[in-house]
Amino acid sequence: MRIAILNGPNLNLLGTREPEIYGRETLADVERHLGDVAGELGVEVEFVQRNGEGELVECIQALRGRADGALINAGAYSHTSLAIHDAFRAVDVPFVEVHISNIFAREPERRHSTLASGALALLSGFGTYGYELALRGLVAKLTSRA
Ligand code: CA2
Repeated sequence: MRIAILNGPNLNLLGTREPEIYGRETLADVERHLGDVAGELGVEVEFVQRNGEGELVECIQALRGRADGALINAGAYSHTSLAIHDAFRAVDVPFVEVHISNIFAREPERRHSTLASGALALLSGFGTYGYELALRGLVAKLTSRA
């Protein structure tokens, strides 16, 4: 089983600023840990981080036939992007939406997701540990264990 782990704009800056919201781990730390979890689960993972909405759409389109599922933290595009929503519909790849912070406890403009209605599940507020929880949950879903 192959899972794509996609991160959107500014998530390449994780661990460098706003640690009170996003923690102290860098994206490289998160990806290294997810690689270990994937090994434990017996799945393959691939990692993508893009700052542009169109670049993310292209990465999602490229998942068709290659990935069995995806995790995405689309950053600020999570609140606005019909294009990313549509791309997942087009490729028909099941995905879990992940947020490090609890978006529902933040500014009003962050309390809505354009992606959530197409997602298998949404995890928000567990810090970077949410990626691990989401990976475990997605694999369990895809193997009919959840
Ligand atoms: O909580 C999340 O994971 C977010 O998706 C993170 C996005 C934000 O726009 C969403 O509303 C919620 C922002 C990611 C920016 O990450 C930074 C990390 C360190 C320093 C600066 C930005």
